[in-house]
Amino acid sequence: MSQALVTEQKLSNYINGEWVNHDGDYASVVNPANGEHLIDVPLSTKEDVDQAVEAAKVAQKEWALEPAPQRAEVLFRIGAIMKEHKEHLSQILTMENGKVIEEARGEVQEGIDMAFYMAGEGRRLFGHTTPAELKDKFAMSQRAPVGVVGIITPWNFPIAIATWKSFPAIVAGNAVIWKPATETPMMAYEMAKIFEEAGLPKGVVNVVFGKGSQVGDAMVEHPNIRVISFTGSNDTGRMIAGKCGQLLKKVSLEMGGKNAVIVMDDADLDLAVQGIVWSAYGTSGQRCTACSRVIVHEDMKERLEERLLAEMENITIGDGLDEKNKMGPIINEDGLKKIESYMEVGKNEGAKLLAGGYTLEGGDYDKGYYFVPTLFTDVLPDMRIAREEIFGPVLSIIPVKNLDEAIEVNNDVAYGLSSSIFTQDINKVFQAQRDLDTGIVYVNAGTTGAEIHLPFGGTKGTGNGHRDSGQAALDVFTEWKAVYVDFSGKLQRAQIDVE
Ligand code: UN1
Repeated sequence: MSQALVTEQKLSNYINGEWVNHDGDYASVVNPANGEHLIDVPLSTKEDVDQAVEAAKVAQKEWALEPAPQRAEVLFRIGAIMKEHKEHLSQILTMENGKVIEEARGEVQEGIDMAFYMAGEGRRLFGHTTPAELKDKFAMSQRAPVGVVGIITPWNFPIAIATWKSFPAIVAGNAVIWKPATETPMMAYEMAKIFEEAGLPKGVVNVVFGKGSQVGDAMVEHPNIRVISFTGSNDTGRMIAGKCGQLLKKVSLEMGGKNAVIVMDDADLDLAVQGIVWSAYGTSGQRCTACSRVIVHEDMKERLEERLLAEMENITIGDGLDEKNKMGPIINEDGLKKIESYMEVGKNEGAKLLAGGYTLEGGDYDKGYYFVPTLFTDVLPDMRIAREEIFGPVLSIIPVKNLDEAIEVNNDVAYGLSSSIFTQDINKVFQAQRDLDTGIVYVNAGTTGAEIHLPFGGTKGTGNGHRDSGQAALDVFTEWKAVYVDFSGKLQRAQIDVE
């Protein structure tokens, strides 16, 4: 059943509205649930990027001249087509990424929401009018497109994150070069087909498949790509930032988290357990927003552990296409090895393994990459398992004495994406939302589940001050232009001729 969804043997780049056959190396795309080969993905080169940028430059000039509400019309159509194909997209997403089908549907929905939300921006894209300091003079500031922009997207949310970046770029009048992750290229192929069907003019979005070391580098270094928006690992993000800094290129980075749920002694325990399990083990912990630390009031610790262990029993693991499964595989062998290596790290540091800690073996599990939900307790804030992003279903419990200590522990890591607090005390709620040093704060909910019309991103090692999605995303893909119109008919010198 699953294979029937894959209709091509080899993917092609999508450049200037054409499917361009790649005449070089390919990589195999594998279903992480069962090891089946799905399709081949081109490993493109600098020349392919050059070709895409040439097309994008020409297309962008025309596209920017279209009235924004007309550009938005295309986005409305893209949203409608995505909605029509939601199930098809979700199934392919599960096949190439591994996340369970229910979550795949959720991710596709996130993309649909983003299309309609950003389409609405086509009738806003607000600027400002501002009083001028001289008589008979008019002043305003407006958003202008940047030009050709580059987006580099990860495998863990291959469709949602691509929409967070490409849709604001499109509605603002830019053209896009998109490098999707090589693990999940089929989502990009499906999206390109949707762009075509929706009537997006050729060259406005171009998809170039390949590796960061080739395609990504070529994009970062290309003089005509004026913005790079990247979501992925911290190491890669820092490298990109370094290069972009040197080239004075605008760069927007989102690079993960070490997100914590704080459970106070007055928390609704049932709710907290549900929130933690969903945020820690959903998507097999492979979200930037995944909860990997629980900072718990010492009086609540034992009860929480008991309840968590019981709830974890209900997590059925297997192929995400099977509706009964709650947790799918890890993306690939490297991801799995990294998670496995942290088991030793945790034990050697003196943390107590309460549950899990191993890769599932035997039967169908041998064909994929399955790691069981894992729980460490008595974790100290300075242990590596409490500080480093593991990107898997591994949770550490850190006991604390009070809210001040909880906030301090939450903030004392290199990342600052998402955090959460479970409490029924309104005073604690307001203190926490002010003092938690993360870009996203939840109250009485887990650390995952950001909505697309709010800014997504974080502080410290999570990023560099920019945000994906929400209106804030427009700041990445536009320049502010200040315009002065002097209708006095005479030379008026600002700052000098002021009476
Ligand atoms: C990510 O893991 O990079 O807030 C994105 C969430 C989802 C998006 C996660 N809406 O968990």
